[in-house]
Amino acid sequence: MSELYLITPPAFSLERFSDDLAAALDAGPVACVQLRMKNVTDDHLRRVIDRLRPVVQARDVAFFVNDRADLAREMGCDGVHLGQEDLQPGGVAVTRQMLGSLSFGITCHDSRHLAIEAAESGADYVAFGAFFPTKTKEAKTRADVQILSWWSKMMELPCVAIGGITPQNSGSLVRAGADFLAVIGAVWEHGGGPAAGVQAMLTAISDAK
Ligand code: TZP
Ligand code: MG
Repeated sequence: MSELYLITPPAFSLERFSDDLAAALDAGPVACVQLRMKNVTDDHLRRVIDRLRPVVQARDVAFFVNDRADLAREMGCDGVHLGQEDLQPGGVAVTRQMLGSLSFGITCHDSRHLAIEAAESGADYVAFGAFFPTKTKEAKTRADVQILSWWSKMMELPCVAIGGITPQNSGSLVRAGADFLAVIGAVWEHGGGPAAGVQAMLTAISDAK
């Protein structure tokens, strides 16, 4: 059965978002929260991590930061999510060494080759996408659900599915063996608020046959 992996929305006001995040996490089991902020200063990112990390970790949920292995390590986060372009020169194996005990996941787009390379070099999960059209990010690639079934039959390492995932379209990803469904819009733009968004995703996951 897939678990839910929440990514923060592209923009938010910290005080309000901190409450929304707590409500989302209290709505049902979430495996991981990834803080994904682009084009902000280090000071701002530090303030956000300081505020959100305890909200997440106090609920026994893993707190990952996008892109910034240095800050994730310095500030007691559980892991970092990296794109292919965020790897150290030398690739995944050198990145793994640099991260020490920090967990890390890596975007592999729709590439079986990149995913195997990531697994062999010590990544903690691989992420495939985008599975569906998404307004949140201009996704470079479209992935097919078959990459999930291929991966989950062959590999133990967890895989994350991302991109345009909603309660309505998540069934095929769950059945194909996605270990985690990563969502932004489905939770933060849910008409009934983020707690309802989490509940709708969890219901869809458990109803997938
Ligand atoms: N990477 C590939 S698609 C995507 C990211 C960060 C956006 C996912 O957002 P949503 O709203 O769940 O489609
Ligand atoms: Mg990146």
